[in-house]
Amino acid sequence: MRTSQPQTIYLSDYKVPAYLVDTVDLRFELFEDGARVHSTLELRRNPESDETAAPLELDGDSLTLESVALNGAELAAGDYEDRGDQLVVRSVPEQFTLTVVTWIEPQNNTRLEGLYKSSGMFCTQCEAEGFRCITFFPDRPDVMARFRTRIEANKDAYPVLLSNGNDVEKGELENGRHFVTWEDPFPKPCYLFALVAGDLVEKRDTFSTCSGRDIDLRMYVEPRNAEKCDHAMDSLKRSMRWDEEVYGREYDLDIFMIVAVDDFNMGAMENKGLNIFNSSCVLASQETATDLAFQRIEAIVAHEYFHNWSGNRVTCRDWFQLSLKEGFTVFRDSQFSADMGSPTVKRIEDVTLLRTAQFAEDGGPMSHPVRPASYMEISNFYTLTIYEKGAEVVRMIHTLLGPDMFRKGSDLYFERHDGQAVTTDDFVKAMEDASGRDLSQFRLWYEQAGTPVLAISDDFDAETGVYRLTIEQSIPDTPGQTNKKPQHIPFALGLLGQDGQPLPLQLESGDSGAPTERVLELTEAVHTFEFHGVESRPVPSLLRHFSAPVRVRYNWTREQLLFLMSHDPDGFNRWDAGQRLAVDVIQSLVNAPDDAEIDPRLVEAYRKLISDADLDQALVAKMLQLPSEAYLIELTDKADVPAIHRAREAVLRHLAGALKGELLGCYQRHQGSGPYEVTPEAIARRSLRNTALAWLLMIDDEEGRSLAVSQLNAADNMTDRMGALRALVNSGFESDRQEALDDFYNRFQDDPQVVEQWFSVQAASDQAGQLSDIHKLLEHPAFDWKNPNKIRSVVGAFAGQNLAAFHNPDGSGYQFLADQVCRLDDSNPQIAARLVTPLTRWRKFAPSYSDRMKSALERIRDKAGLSRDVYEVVHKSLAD
Ligand code: 7MF
Ligand code: ZN
Repeated sequence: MRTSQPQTIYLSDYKVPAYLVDTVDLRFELFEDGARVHSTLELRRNPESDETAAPLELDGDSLTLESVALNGAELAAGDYEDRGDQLVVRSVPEQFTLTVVTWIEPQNNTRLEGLYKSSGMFCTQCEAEGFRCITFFPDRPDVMARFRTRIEANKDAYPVLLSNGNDVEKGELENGRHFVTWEDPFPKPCYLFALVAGDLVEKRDTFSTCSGRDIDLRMYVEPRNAEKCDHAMDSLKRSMRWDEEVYGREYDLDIFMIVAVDDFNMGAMENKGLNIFNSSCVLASQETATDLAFQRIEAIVAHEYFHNWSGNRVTCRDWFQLSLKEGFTVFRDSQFSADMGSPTVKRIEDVTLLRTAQFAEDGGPMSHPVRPASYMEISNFYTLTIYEKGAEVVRMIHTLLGPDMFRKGSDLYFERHDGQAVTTDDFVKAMEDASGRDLSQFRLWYEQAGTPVLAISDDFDAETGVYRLTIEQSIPDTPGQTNKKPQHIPFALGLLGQDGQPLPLQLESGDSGAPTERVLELTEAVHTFEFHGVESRPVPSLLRHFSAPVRVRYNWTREQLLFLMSHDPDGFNRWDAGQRLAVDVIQSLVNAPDDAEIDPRLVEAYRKLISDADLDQALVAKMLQLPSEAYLIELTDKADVPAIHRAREAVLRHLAGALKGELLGCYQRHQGSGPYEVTPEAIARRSLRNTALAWLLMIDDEEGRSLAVSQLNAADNMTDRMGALRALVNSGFESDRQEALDDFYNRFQDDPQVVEQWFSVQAASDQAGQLSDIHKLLEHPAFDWKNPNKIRSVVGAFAGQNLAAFHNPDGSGYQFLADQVCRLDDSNPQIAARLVTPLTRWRKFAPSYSDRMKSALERIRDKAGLSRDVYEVVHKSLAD
């Protein structure tokens, strides 16, 4: 626990390490009352460091030091200093062996950083700074060493003993114990270290690489999960093939292992050769996982696998460079998902997350650049900006260079930096060197925080046939950054003629072979582009595919949006036009009288969408999703959440009432037959049906109710079962709701991943998730304060998705969240700090709300012994 005010770490203070570690030899003695860790390091002074007389300083956290030896001789108490968070040895030779023995208590580790226990098994999480909770070590990613790990434990309780690399030795020990030794031939930073010990079943498969090597693929799960591994294993094989085909990257060890763990702070972790996953991000079966979960699992398995190159073979010099591996890897996994399904749908999903959550982060008190300049607690910087905006930045490089040059740049990057710990700048440099393009202005995307705004205006001169588009960029101030420079923005666009046909984009007159889509490059604060040979005022299709993570301001008329919704050849922009239209209609109803008219053109547009079987049904499924409350809030200056909630619901109810026949038709038409499949077509079909059902129950339609009840009872898969349950839970049919919830729980109570879904469908519901209901969920026997997934599925879902209840005008939602954050701060500060997020947005809301949010934050601030994690978030949120 913290005793003094947390320090800020600055990128500008970076220094190369004073000592390097060549090899690490670890021996773990695992017991029920703790673990003894023997660590032997081969160390030498770093020739590149100018600190020639520096003492040896090793990081540590919550360790009990038992002994220290230098070159085999035990050090006396005066020869070293144990400062708790550091072990300092003042005088050491040029090159030496240091042996440190520490005692730790994994069974009492509730922070889930370092070595801890989850459902009886030992497991680790070391990124970013968890290794220091295992032993004293230079815990920074630019210290890369070869690891050898021997694990000793009771054989009955822990028959499976795993670590990174290859198993090189195993044997029996006294007292029913055994050991296995693992050796990882690739030097790696300690954040990639992993250990697992437990009673797990093994699922095996093989993968034959492009060079003909056979890789042993192994999944380790608790016996009850043995039948939930197939999807992850298949996803892994697809990822391995894809990385060979698209990036020319082959797997490098002989074994690749995946372990599922129930208690995990994050989604998953790319430890070398031994990826560890949150159970909810890897286990799936038709009966227990929704389509969304299947898709998420495929993406996360791919993400972790892709880290083997973008992260492990080439890693980060320091944690300010986190987006080097995360932005690139998210870009890679999104390309992969696009290739496995519909690229347009994948783009819509990514942009929805970016515009809803990353834009909100970038406009709030925790706003930071893709490459931050400072931090207090690095775990607070695993953010949407690092991941999602970081991926957008890589995507823009891909757009500017084109796929072939981008691949050349990626090859050069991996070749040049294999085995190194490098910076985002090294990445950009490789892209520049391979392509010959100058990306110096582009680098501002890494340095400047804030979402650029593009203010766009246009005019058309019928006489000359010139259409003129003026684009002005500006970047809002963010904490610590003002007066920003213009950025290099790839801006894809097209123009549509009045008949809906794409027009050739003639930047000079007479350019008859001009393309119908271009990527303009914005570099100045203001640009004016002229398009020639235009016969009548065109409708612009702006920022196609969302070619840059920016806000577009343009005064679309509803006519233009309706036109784009049905004519834009870019599927993404067709969807976007629908979203903008719906936003406009909903916004015009906020604070309007109850009987205000809802634009009939919106109803007709949706009618067409629902009924037209020729359209791409996956795109239709996305277009039918109204903009979320979170997105509507993000677009609003001083949001009145209950008013936004009411306006959105009014539109939904109006649409459902007017389109009832079409919805019933859609539901029947997409019935589907034959076995369950997770294909894009089948997913779209289920999504459309379940949307239709949800809408019908929004108006308490009797026919909808009976369809939902029979779907719930007849479903052979979780997507349809959950679709029906959610529709009932969000309806006014109170007795059906309770019965459905009880039946569902009785059926699935032994499956934690399903119970998590059961919790969150209630916590996120404005019908079933009022504060009194939330308190009951927290008292439920299946709820567990030590399990991050359970906390997220109740507390996180309430504060993040049940916005009307969370923003109760009396402030009770805010006080509730403050209570839970304070309670979690001691046991799991990482989770506590993440839960605070909704409160940090207090400036977005109308004064009566923001005042109450602020006072909830102040209460957290005043808690005694606040963790560094929560301290940073709360203090930055309250600063002016
Ligand atoms: C897909 O990035 C996208 C993002 C850190 C933990 C996984 O591989 C990771 C780890 C956090 C937040 C999001 C993700 C991860 C982490 C993640 C997972 C899958 N290196 Br924190
Ligand atoms: Zn990652």
